[in-house]
Amino acid sequence: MSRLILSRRRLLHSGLTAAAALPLAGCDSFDFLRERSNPVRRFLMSANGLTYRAQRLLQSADQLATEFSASDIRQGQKPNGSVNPDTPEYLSLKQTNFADYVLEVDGLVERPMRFPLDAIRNMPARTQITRHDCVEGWSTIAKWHGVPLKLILDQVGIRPAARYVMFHCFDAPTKSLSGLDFYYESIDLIDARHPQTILAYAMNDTPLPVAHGAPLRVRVERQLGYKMAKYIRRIELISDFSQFRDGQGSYWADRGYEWYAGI
Ligand SMILES: Nc1nc2c(c(=O)[nH]1)N[C@H]1C(S)=C(S)[C@@H](COP(=O)(O)O)O[C@H]1N2
Ligand SMILES: [Mo]
Repeated sequence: MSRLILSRRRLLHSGLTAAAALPLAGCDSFDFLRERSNPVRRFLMSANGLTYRAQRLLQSADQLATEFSASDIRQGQKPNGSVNPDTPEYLSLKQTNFADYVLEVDGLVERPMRFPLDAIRNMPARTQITRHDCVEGWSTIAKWHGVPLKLILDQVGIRPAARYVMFHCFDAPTKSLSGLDFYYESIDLIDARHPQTILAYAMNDTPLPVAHGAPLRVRVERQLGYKMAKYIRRIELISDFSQFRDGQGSYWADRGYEWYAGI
């Protein structure tokens, strides 16, 4: 019942049909949405804020997304978005199979820290078989294995002013006048501390392939696929994302998608 009431698409359909189709189409032809004063954008943002508040009110913080069994994994995970980043930093890490990879965690934390991949692999891990829903309309079930983000956050210590976790990625899906547009995403601390939110380094019992975000990608199981940043370079605790890039908190939110993509 609450899933129906909360459906993003329903909220949008009840308002503006043309705009409702937009998050499904999602492409560069919607560049006008990057203008902050655009009325369609303002409408989408208010609908998004409503969904976010309703979902946070009605869903308990730790409510789990459905987990499946191994027999439900029927096809491979579909690679989507960036599948083979070609930025120099990424290429050089890939050459040595990510042996020199270090995750940086900083921002509004008590102790900024750097985590080599081995250190991450030696932390307590969680395994989960979950469904990935892309905004484009497809979904796949896969097994993910990695360290709960909460354990990393507990080590660095979140300062009271922090409200969001920002993921900075190695890949730049597009270029603009200001240079490479690196992928980035952010989630609130409720999702960041959620038991199923993991930094995954394995998928379907193999090391995470490059196409799926090697060496480290996040799983945010109660939201759509684009929230699940692949190729994570750095995690930054922040109080507000309006100062980042176009101000909407994520690569796709800057392009008209909703920042909160709850499902
Ligand atoms: N860094 C980065 N993360 C990303 C993307 C991307 O292009 N770059 N695409 C997103 C989208 S739209 C989806 S559906 C999923 C795809 O993950 P997969 O390739 O493992 O299926 O990654 C998300 N995370
Ligand atoms: Mo997606």
